[in-house]
Amino acid sequence: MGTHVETFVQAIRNLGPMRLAIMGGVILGLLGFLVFFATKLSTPSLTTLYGELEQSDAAGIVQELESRNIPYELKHNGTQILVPQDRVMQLRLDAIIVSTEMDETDGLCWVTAAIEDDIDIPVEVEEQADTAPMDAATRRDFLSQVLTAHGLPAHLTEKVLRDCDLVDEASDPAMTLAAAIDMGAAFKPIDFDVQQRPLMLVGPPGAGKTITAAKLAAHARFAGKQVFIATTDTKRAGGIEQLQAFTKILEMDLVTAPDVDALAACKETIQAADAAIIDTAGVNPFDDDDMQSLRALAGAAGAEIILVLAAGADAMESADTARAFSEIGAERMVISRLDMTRRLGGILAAALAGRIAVANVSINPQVADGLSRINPVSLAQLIVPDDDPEEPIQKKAAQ
Ligand SMILES: Nc1nc2c(ncn2[C@@H]2O[C@H](COP(=O)(O)OP(=O)(O)OP(=O)(O)O)[C@@H](O)[C@H]2O)c(=O)[nH]1
Ligand SMILES: [Mg+2]
Repeated sequence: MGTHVETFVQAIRNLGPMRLAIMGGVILGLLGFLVFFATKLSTPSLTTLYGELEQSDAAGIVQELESRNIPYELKHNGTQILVPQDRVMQLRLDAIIVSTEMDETDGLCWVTAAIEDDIDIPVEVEEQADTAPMDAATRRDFLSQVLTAHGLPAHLTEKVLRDCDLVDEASDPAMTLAAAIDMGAAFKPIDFDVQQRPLMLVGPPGAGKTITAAKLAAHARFAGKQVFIATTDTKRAGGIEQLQAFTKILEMDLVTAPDVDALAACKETIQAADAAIIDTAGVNPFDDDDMQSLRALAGAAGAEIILVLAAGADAMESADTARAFSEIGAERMVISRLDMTRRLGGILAAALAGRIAVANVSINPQVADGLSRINPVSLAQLIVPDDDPEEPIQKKAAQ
């Protein structure tokens, strides 16, 4: 043993200082590479969640990320936020990130409901501690004007106002409306982690069913789920191709199931999938045959019927449509085209009188951007105007 050590030491000596230095360098280089590689493996690759943010919005988002224990990195003076690639889609879908900012000059508090850039409406609310709250009568009158301007019918406006009357007088109009919406409507977002039944997207022609199906499929796929996606819309020209264009990009097979039997034959495949989505052809909500054939399709697949309802339609029409779909078993709806809509009486009426819960909202036609969540507070913030409550609401709605 002793002789081995001596031979080794002698061999090292024979190498001379120059060779030893080179060998040392190589070993250090190798160690450095190993450390770099190990760090790379343990650090997920980051990608931009949001860029060009206001500092205050960035602070709100950072707070949200920290509370959820999500690693992040800030760039460009904190105005760009990067998060792990595999969390981006979910975070964007969840993005009702609320930031608040005090305006020193008028003591008001600006709340940003960041559903997405397009409808990132800053809502002015009174800072309760510093300013006198609106008295109940003024608040009632203000909200009455707001709801009427959004096209909510008189009887529903009256119902909402009665619920508002139950809310603490100190609450500002948006929060009061949020509380009333919470009393009259239900909100149940789609969550593939708990979703057992396949989702069958139904609705009037052009409502946004196919885009919603593609958004849901993309979301599930990005979350690493095994997705089953089918369409029963096989008769309309381009019905299959439209969805196929998305499923190809997502590297999924699109199943075509023209009738009840074809869909029933898919039951095993559906059960084996983590997420199952079925797109359907547009129907007339007031045509009994159309509606019964949808009910039969949903029954064959054991699916949950999800209504896709475009925002912006006449309020009573929207409520009637929602009710018609609730009669064939729909319990939730996705509201599409919220980005194209300024008067929200339609979706409010459907939520309040349609006997159907709001699942999610779609605020752009881009499949990769997915669906967003909405809740009573963010809906109320979209409804209540963001500037001087003294200004007649009709004037603003007409702009
Ligand atoms: N701006 C905007 N456009 C949307 C949204 N959702 C859907 N669209 C657009 O609305 C149009 C109709 O969407 P589809 O998904 O094809 O509607 P559909 O209900 O499947 O239509 P049919 O199958 O013909 O009944 C398309 O041009 C979509 O890009 C949205 O949230 N915002
Ligand atoms: Mg379609």
